[in-house]
Amino acid sequence: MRVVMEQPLWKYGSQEGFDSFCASLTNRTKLIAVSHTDVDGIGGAKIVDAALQADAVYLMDYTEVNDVLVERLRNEAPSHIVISDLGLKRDFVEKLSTFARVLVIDHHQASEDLNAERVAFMNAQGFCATYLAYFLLHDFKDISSWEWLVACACIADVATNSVQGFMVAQFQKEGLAFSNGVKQGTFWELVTGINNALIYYAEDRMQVYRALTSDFVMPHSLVEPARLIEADIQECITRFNQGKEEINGRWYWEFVSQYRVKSTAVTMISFLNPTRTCLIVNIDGDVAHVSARCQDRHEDMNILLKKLIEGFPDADAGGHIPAAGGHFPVDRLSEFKKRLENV
Ligand SMILES: [Mn+2]
Repeated sequence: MRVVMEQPLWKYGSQEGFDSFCASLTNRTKLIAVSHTDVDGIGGAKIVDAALQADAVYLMDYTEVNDVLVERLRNEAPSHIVISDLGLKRDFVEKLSTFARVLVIDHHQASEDLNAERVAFMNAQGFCATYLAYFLLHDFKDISSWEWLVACACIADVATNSVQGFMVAQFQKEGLAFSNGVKQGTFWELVTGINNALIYYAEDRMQVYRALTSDFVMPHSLVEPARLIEADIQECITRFNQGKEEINGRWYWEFVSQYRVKSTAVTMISFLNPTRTCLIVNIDGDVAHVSARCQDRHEDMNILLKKLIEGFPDADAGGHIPAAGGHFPVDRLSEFKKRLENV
């Protein structure tokens, strides 16, 4: 059955650039898929892998998108690299393009066009990366058994508004009714379950990647890890509510935790408090990881975080208006908080 798909409005990239990348694929292609570490990230990698048969898959955090990764990829000697759900710098993509053809499929706000002779950069806003990958690649072969994961990524990234027809069709396929903002039922349980399993296996995310099949069900081996993380998230929310500071009208809290639950926890907190800007900092050794949320979009989290870390060494931040993340050296934390008072 052919599914209804809403057409993305590409901010950067063109069908010609994408087609040219695809035309260069042969049976001698060595293709590596690189993607982010959340539900949209793993979804993008699965779609690329299912459509184009990746020889290797890398699920990477932003702190890992650096020259070390460039060298790891170079050593694998791929002919093609497909990167999804990661907002990238020109410098990084240029380095990769010296030894492979590169396709980037992303939905983060990009400040510049990365398209070049050996780089196809497909960027659209308002869609998750998994949907964009599926939109581009679903004609290659029938990978429709993965559509439920595409729908999960749309839900996870709060990007269902622009793909209503697609969502309704996916829910119908499972005998369910789609209502916007759905936060219950089988799709939602899969979104939270996969998200939590990825947090549990942060040191070995391929465990989650390999466990996920195209069956519309939470893999048995991931159920208990996901439940443990869910308990950690609930505890984090309780501690946030007890320990948060109000700084310049925003809510701020910093903590240390074994698992990376901050971004899920602050997303849940922000949906309960949509008019409040919420920031949560997780201190991990000498790195501070920050997540910022503002669900009513009265301020731009992408811009706010970039201002807060401006000029810090080994620091980066980016994302979207309602949600952004970043990292910086922990010894800059007091400066970070001082700036938060004044920005
Ligand atoms: Mn995403």
